[in-house]
Amino acid sequence: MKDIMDSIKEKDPDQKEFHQAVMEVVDSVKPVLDRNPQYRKANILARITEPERTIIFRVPWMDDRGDIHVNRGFRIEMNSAIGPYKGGLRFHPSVNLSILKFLAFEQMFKNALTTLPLGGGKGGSDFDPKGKSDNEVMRFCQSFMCELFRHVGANTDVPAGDIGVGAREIGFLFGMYKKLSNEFTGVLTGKSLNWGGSLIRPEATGFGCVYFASEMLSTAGESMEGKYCLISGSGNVAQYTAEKVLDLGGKVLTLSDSSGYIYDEKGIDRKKLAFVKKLKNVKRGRIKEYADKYKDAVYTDRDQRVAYNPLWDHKADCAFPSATENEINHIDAEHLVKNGVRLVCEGANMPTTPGGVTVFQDAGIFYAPAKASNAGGVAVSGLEMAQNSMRISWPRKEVDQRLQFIMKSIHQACVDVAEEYGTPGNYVNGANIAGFIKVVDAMLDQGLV
Ligand code: NDP
Ligand code: 2IT
Repeated sequence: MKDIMDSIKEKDPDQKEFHQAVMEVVDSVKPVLDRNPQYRKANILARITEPERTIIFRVPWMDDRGDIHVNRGFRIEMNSAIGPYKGGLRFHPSVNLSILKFLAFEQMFKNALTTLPLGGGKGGSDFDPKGKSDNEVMRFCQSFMCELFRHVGANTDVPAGDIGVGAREIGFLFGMYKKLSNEFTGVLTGKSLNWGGSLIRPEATGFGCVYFASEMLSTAGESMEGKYCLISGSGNVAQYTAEKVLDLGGKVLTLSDSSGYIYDEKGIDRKKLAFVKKLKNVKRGRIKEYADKYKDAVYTDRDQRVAYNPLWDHKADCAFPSATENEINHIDAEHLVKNGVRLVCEGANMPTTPGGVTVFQDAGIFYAPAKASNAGGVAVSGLEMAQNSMRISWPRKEVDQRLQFIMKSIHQACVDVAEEYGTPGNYVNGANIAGFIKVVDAMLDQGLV
């Protein structure tokens, strides 16, 4: 185990986020390797931590003034043992190989947990869509797809959205793919409804996350009814997490963006949430404007010099981090526990640092790792692929029921596997081991490729 971590760190010393994601899985699966000598013999850890293919490319584009820019494009094709590579595209200035490799690595196990035939991948660019016009975003997406199209396909690699990539970007990417390939196929998910998208895909990650939280609470005979919730982010995942919390009778106190957060002691109700959706999805404004409109809310700027995020320092029952990686460190985790939070359910990918995870586990609260709790998004992407293959579209209720069933199955798998390996209630071990076994067994079946 130590050898594999040493070798990964030696090969790519700067890829800290990737090391972090691998370390957590390696820790969880040690007893699995002890029980199954065939995995060590097959050197499975070395194989599973090396992407099958890494594509890096130049993305030149022209802004509205006629100036030319160059960004870097990436696609990590991590693992195709159980299906075509599948995972989102992230457009954000922080994007680099370490971040995309951690995301692709997590995605491989998450996709295995969904019960659907999906391999793992992730991609994106260090392009920042913030402040760009629709035309600039379109030209960027077209240039990005001019290279990516030769690597993806409905049966090969099926990208989707992630941070900075939503319905608008998926539309521009799809248009260029269709033109270059002369094919109308389900090569991307998160498409708009009138040209191949699935009902419930926009809602799926947030809804799925709250379904997962409800499953955890139900093991203690409780529900979301009356629960006070802290949510970070105000993008796709945060918005639909808030919506489902409201559906199930909970109260939403916070939302944020990278500039700061709002705390609304009266609660963010449906009307206020509709304002946030318009503010973020149409106007592309800042969350600060919420406090300009609703005077009960307090806005606090994010001060990067402070070692903790005050958003997590409020009295509440549940926390749904839904912005980005490592947004809850051990100090934030201590604040949450001190404030009475009994459930943390991750909407974002790897939002809790290893120190934060230890705090939650020592406190014995419900803690759901992202690869289990946010799998609803990619699960409905899998359902979108199924509908595209059949050239039909299922009604909203049917997709939502399938999503609920999948989240319930993932929850049950985590509970059962954690128990089988002697760590009952440890959803981290449950998710890592269940995902790992499914992927590596498929790899062994398919020989040394
Ligand atoms: P969006 O782009 O819709 O929203 C992202 C939100 O997070 C925005 O409010 C953004 O603020 C904030 N944010 C982004 N980066 C940072 C940062 N470095 N610090 C503070 N805030 C930040 O993305 P999504 O909602 O789709 O994604 C949110 C998280 O959920 C990500 O971790 C993503 O990987 C994960 N996820 C997404 C899925 C999906 O289906 N979309 C599925 C599963 C997981 P600002 O506007 O200021 O940048
Ligand atoms: O992290 C994720 O699971 C996503 N961004 C969604 C991926 C997908 O293919 O729908």
